[in-house]
Amino acid sequence: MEAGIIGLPLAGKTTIFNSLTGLTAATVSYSGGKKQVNLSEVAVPDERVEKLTELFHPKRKIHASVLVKDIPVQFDEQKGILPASLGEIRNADAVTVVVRAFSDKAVPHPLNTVDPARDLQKILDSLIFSDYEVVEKRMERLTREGKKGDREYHTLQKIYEKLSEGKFLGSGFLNPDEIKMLSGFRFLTVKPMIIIANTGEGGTDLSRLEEKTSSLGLNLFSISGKSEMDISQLEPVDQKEFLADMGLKEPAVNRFIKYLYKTLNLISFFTAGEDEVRAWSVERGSSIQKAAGKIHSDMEKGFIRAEVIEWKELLKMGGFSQAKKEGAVRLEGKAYTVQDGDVVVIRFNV
Ligand SMILES: Nc1nc2c(ncn2[C@@H]2O[C@H](COP(=O)(O)OP(=O)(O)OP(=O)(O)O)[C@@H](O)[C@H]2O)c(=O)[nH]1
Ligand SMILES: [Mg+2]
Repeated sequence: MEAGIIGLPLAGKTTIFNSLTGLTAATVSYSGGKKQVNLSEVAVPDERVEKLTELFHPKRKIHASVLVKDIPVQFDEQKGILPASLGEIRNADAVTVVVRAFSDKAVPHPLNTVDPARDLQKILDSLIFSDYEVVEKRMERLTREGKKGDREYHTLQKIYEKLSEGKFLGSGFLNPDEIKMLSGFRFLTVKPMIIIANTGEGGTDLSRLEEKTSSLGLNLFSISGKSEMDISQLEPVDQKEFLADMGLKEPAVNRFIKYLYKTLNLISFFTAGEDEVRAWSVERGSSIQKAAGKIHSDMEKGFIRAEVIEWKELLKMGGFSQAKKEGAVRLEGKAYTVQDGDVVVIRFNV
């Protein structure tokens, strides 16, 4: 699962990317410079991994992760983000938009003034326009081929009308059949979207941005890019101390990553033992058999049954053997829907 980060030039995309990943991808001072796509796995913070680690003292612990991609965009004052530079996010499963809300005379703004609500609208318009172009081209082609009577054409027409009104397609607009039929187009405006206001050192009025995001039903995170990036580059011990001094439990980006994970429709289940405590990702609603395949394809193929216990219950019992004695470990068959927080042992045979 992959999330793309987009935004206007110099909004702080790479700075936010660095704060998520703890990496040090080059940020641009102001002249632009050579642009590249930055890609990294980001561990999803999860206290359940920590708690299970305290119980099992494993050799290693592994968090779930999501792929985050920082995408440079080409921007034109009139045309907005150029559709060609949006190609990279067609493959993403979710879109994060970074809008600039920091003032810094040393960093020029492509539209000269700091106005996060306006910038967000520019980006949304670009996404809508990009989808619009895709639809228009396809409709022209179907027309040329004499396929105006086709179901596809009718569906595209419906989409065309909505986009023409400057509206997002959104997740509920198409039915599952239509989604399947059109999945090849990878429409941008059906992807889940999260907004980050890069607030910098504070002082910018966010009320218009807040109004806009809430009227569009979009979730807004306020993150101070530069200071979060500095925090992410501290050694873990120093990081804890630094946050504690500021009266914080965790960096602000953590809340964002957790939310992103949910947005991607993922849940975590766990395996736990003396070797390893590990969180595994699977799409919400998956069967335990499919989930087992995340651990190893043999486990899915040769699935017999699973021993399942909720993580909290396992902690309360103090381990598997005690939990079994108390009858707290359930046996589940292949159709069982794995739940967020399940700790599992898969029995399989190949
Ligand atoms: N004062 C201040 N400057 C920031 C903050 N976040 C980013 N910047 C600066 O803004 C400039 C652009 O930041 P980047 O993270 O490179 O922005 P970007 O969106 O990746 O830029 P492009 O990839 O060139 O489009 C850099 O000089 C950053 O140091 C912040 O929170 N406060
Ligand atoms: Mg950048």
